[in-house]
Amino acid sequence: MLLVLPVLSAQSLRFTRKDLAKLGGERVTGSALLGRTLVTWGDRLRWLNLSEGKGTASLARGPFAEGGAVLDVDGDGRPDIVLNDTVLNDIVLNDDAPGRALVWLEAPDWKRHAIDTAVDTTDVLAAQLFGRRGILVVHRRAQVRFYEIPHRAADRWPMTEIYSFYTPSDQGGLALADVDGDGRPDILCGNYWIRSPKSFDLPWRLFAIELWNEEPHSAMLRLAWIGPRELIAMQREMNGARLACFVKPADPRQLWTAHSITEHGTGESLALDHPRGFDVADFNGDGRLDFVVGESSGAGRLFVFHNDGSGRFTPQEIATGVAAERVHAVDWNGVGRPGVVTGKGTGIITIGKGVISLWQNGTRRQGIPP
Ligand SMILES: [Ca+2]
Ligand SMILES: [Ca+2]
Ligand SMILES: [Ca+2]
Repeated sequence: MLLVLPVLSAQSLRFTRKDLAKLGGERVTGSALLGRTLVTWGDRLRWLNLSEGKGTASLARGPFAEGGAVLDVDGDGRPDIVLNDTVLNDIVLNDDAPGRALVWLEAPDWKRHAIDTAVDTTDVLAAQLFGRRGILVVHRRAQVRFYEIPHRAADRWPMTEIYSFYTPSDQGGLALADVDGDGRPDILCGNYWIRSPKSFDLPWRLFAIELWNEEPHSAMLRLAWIGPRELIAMQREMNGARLACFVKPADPRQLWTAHSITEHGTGESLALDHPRGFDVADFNGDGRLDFVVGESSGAGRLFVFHNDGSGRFTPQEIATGVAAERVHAVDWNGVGRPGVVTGKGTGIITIGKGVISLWQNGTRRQGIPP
């Protein structure tokens, strides 16, 4: 895993940039990709048809915080959206419910329904636990909660506390993976994985993956389980952000082995400045998952990290001055399945400096994926 090759042989990709939409002074805090439709939120909710380059500003005004998720809440076949509203807006709330409201907006008119009040989250993930559909939320960067969709979708959602962290560091980033292989999805959040119990009403158990806790934001991460034993973790709210591949040990309750991606064996290191943008895809079609990173500060660089299959990830700088707050891998040829983008035609969407751009991968596929 730690073999350092003197010459990096990663295939270089070529991307061409096309600006799709200007945002003006509008602030975007979060986004999601639904096929060829990009959903953004911040000052307001906005939909952009990537194929036509046409945007629709919804009537739903925020401001909305970073955390959000797209899922069909009421099961009518149309994707709805869960957001963390920073003001109470037009929904009727109890007098004792100050602060932010977790709401879902019902397609197609985006009528708001309260999920819960006094919620503060930058991480929301659609999840199904024990057959129950709902969302995972990291409340106040310290508590993992599960909200279950109620029988009557307009009701408040029952909440289950999964785990509360009593650490000085904030914890951020959410992912689901069956870490211990018992068939039940476990939760990855910040420095930890949280083991699913045998039934919904039993307690979840916490195990540390790593101990990134030197600063308050050390464990505000982007996480991606690229499997079968590998987890990518990146600090998203720091300069000189760490980026590493963690390999699950035989006993996953022990600390995991870290392989730094930003520290090279040659002594060089790549100092990423607030890399908030992150997404996973197979950009060169070799069957191995690569990932894209966008710095929101500093030089505002956009990188693709190539997975060479032996635990090494080699960065390729695609551009500078992008300053992406958000990045998404997009399957431009429509051949991938949702969540994992594969092969030829894969592009990147960036949102930064008031512009939404598409970076089209013009590289011819080399080799034959398995
Ligand atoms: Ca729906
Ligand atoms: Ca499990
Ligand atoms: Ca690849």
